[in-house]
Amino acid sequence: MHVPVAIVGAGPSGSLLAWILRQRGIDSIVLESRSREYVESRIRAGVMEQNAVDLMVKSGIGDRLMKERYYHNGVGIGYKNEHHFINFDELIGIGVTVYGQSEVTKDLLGGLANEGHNVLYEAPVTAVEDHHTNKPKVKYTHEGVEKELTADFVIGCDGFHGASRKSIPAADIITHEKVYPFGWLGILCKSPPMLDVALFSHHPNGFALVSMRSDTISRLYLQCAPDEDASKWSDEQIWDELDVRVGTDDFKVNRCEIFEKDVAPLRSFFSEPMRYGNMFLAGDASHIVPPTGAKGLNSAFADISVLSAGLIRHFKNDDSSVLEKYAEVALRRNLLTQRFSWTNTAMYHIFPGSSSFDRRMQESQIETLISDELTQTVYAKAHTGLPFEYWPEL
Ligand code: RFL
Ligand code: PHB
Repeated sequence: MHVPVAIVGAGPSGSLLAWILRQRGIDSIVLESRSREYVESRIRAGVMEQNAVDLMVKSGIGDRLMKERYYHNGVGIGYKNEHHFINFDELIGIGVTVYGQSEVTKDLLGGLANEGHNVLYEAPVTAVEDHHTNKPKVKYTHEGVEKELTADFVIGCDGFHGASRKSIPAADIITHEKVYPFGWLGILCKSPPMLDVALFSHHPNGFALVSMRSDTISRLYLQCAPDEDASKWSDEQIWDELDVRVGTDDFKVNRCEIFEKDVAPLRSFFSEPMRYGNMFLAGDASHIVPPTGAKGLNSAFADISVLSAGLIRHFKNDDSSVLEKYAEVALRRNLLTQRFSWTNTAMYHIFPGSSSFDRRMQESQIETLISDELTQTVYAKAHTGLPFEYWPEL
């Protein structure tokens, strides 16, 4: 089989790319190692930048998103057991959207299924070969049978542990990594939003985040050890620790039923180049950020905006100029996003073994952020998102 575009992975990056290309009549196949139900129930991200929202709306898959999302005009910052509010809307005229990643993938995979698009689930890709030919090869397994196909372009959207990036010989790829000495213990619980906006809290015991998913479900996180066993935390311990880190004289967390506990280690990673022959990498396959900046899914969408614009021009206008620029444009934006995610993580978290000097510097940074309008404006711009340099013609 030969297809114009073979997409590895049906997470947010792969499903959005398949969806956009389909809207312009460009054929693709998506190969996904897990089941549709598994992909749709991955909890992960909650915050979308306005550009990411606009991309879904412009590509015709944003109706439910616009109906069900929460629009937040800013964020809260918890410090010394007081809450401070930074109003992005007032500072720069733009806010952020809260809409779960599981809802994003449900919309996209549901849309693809409704149109009968070729998404092969439980079809793990084992290798990508012949990158530098005009027929790169994808080897995969489906229903116990080893298969292969060729494509004009292979797009690696298979996340951090996927096969695409690993198919690049070590001599041809540079990787950069920072592993943090902590993780996030995340919970989902049966509560309406506990606050009007998401609250990021710096506390001597560690970082904590109060967020939300819907009118009936809240999402909260506690900084923990990177290898923490979530099941060792009783519900009561979690609520007690959250109250220590985010409580104020007037605010206590809503101690409700917890129905999910998970631990995510924190990591910054990126690889270059983002193109190898006729294989392109997008999203977590090429870069990972710690979730403190809420940038992972948004960076993935930024990559797909440029890549889909490039592929559409290539196939529809015989113009490869944007595709040729993809690796450079996507990496440039990603470096800025990496820097925001890293500095934000460093500002809010307690690093094991940090000195009193380190901690006073963190406090000074937070005090500047909650009091200085110029600092808040820079923060607002980074939080709400950098521009997407190219948009697909839809
Ligand atoms: P994904 O989501 O990892 O999807 C990759 C897909 O590829 C499949 N796959 C393969 N398929 C075929 N063959 C193989 N060999 C394969 N190997 C893997 C996988 O099964 C999967 O379906 O990557 P993608 O699409 O690039 O999307 C990236 C986002 O998922 C990620 O960046 C975000 O979740 C990060 N993130 C957040 N991002 C935001 O923009 N805003 C947030 O608020 C936010 N919060 C978060 C987050 C991530 C978190 N965790 C758990 C890491 C909060 C958390 C706690
Ligand atoms: C979430 O709601 O899951 C969430 C919010 C903000 C972040 C990360 C995750 O920075």
